[in-house]
Amino acid sequence: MITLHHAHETRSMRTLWLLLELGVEFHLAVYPFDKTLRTDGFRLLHPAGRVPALEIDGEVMIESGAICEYLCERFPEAGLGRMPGDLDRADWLVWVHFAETLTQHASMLTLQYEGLRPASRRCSLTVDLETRRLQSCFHAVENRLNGTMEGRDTILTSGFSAADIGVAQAIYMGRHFVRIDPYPSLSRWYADVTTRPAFRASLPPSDARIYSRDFYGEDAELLAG
Ligand SMILES: N[C@@H](CCC(=O)N[C@@H](CS)C(=O)NCC(=O)O)C(=O)O
Repeated sequence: MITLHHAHETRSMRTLWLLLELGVEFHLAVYPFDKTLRTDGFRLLHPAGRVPALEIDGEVMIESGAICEYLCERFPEAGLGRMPGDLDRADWLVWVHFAETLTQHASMLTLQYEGLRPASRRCSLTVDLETRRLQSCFHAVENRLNGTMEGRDTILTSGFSAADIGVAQAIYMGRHFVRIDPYPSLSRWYADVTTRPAFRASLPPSDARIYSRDFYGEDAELLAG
C-alpha cells in the first residue's frame, strides 16, 4: 500500500493531487503543520522533518520532485509523465522542477506571514525580496503559456501533465502573496486546471487551512509604494 504523509496546503498537496489524478489506491496520513513534523518519530520518515514523505514499494521517498518523477514512471498508463525519448521530456523535467523554484518563495512568505509570531518578528526586507522573486516566477509561467503564436492551454505543448500539477499547486500557495490577475494567460490556465476533480479533492477542509487570509500582499504592496 502506498502511504502519503501530508500536511494541508504544503508541497505534499502536489503529491496528493498527483496520486488522485493517477487513480491509484493509497492511504493518506495527515499531520498538523507544526512541531509534530520535528518529532523523532516523524524524522524516521523524513530526516529533516518535512512533507511530503511517500511510502512506496518498500521505500520511503522524500522530495516532491523526485516523488513526482517516480510516480509518473511507476504508473505510465496515466500519461502524466513524459518518458525519455518523448519530444516534451526536457520541458516536462524543467517545469516539474520549476515548481520548486516557485514554491521556495511562497514557502518563505508563508513562514513570514503565518509562521512568525508576533508579527513584529517579520523581516520587511525578506518579504519585499521574496515577493519580487515570486513575481518573476509568475512572469516566467506567463511567458511559457504565451510561448507560441496561439498560446498554450497547458504547460507542455503535448497536453496536461504532472508539470501542470506541480506549477499550479505552487501558484495555489503563491497567489496568497502575489495577485495572479495581472497575468492573463496564467490566470486563464490556473482557472482551468483547478476545475479538475483531483485538484478539488486535494484541498483542505475549511477548518484545516494554514492560510488565515486569502491575500497577504497588501503589506508588500504598501512597502513597494
Ligand atoms: N524540496 C522539498 C521541500 C520540502 C519542504 O520544505 N516542505 C515543507 C512544507 S511546504 C515542510 O515540510 N516544512 C516544515 C518545516 O520547515 O519545518 C520537497 O520538495 O519536498
